Amino acid sequence: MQGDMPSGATGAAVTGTGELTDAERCAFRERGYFVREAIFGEAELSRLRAAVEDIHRRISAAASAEVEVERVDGLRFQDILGSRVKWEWRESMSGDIRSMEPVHHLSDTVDALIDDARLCAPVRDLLNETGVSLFTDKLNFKRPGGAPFPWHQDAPYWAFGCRHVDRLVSVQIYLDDATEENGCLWMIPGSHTRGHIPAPTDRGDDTLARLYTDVAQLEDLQKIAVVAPAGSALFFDSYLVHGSKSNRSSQSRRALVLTYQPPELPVRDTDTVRVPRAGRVGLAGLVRRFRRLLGGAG
Ligand SMILES: O=C(O)CCC(=O)C(=O)O
Repeated sequence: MQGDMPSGATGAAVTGTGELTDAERCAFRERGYFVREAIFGEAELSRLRAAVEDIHRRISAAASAEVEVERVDGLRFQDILGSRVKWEWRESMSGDIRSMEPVHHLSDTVDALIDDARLCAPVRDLLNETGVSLFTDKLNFKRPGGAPFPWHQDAPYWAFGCRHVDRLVSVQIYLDDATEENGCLWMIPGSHTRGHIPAPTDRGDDTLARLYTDVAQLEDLQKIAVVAPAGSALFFDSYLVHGSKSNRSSQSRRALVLTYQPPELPVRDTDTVRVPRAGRVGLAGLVRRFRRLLGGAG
């Protein structure tokens, strides 16, 4: 990871379960993020963990030499079961999956989470909209020994195919306690107000280095470790500079990241809008509608 990270700071934790509080609105505007601590209880966490491990198992089982491997710099990517899979870049762990995007089509539990009011209601308020839609979702795994993730902003990753990157809000749901030891996220509060920050110049011709951030340009800002218990949700701006260190613990650090946008916009790199579950008409509903049209019983 580039730049020094002081230790011991816990970030701007704000607890709550409903719509946005004034403190959260202010933290998001000024710092670019806030945390709602432990909003998911043990029973919900167990369900979510089982769901993500099932996704991981199915994707791992489908990964084979026949699926084309794309290499960018030292990183390996594969498209498996409709998900872009990024493999761990630390050489000794190259058989481990680091991230999968998207995954909601592979799990009802994850799909339902997207409509959870504890996540949507604050985002709707942040965007000043009457509703929200899904832009993308990602499952991050950092197994013991997993490598650091360089400082970056998410907006430049999305800018190629999206004209409203300033209208995207991400929510990271912590499936495990996030600690400094297991490689929690680090944030640079206030960096989101500086627009796109140029890439470091010391990484040669690496393609992906263009998407990283030269934190030397932010020396006036503090670096904060966002330590939080499992079940917490971190809401953050698409321009907020963040990164992580390696996982030095003996446990995995898993997280789901949901990125929302204003309502009725298509999911990243598709023409399809994800309709909230409550608005979906299932097969039974279609049959009922058809029978009503024919004048039969509803
Ligand atoms: O979980 C991490 O270590 C960092 C992941 C991250 O920042 C990202 O996926 O954009």
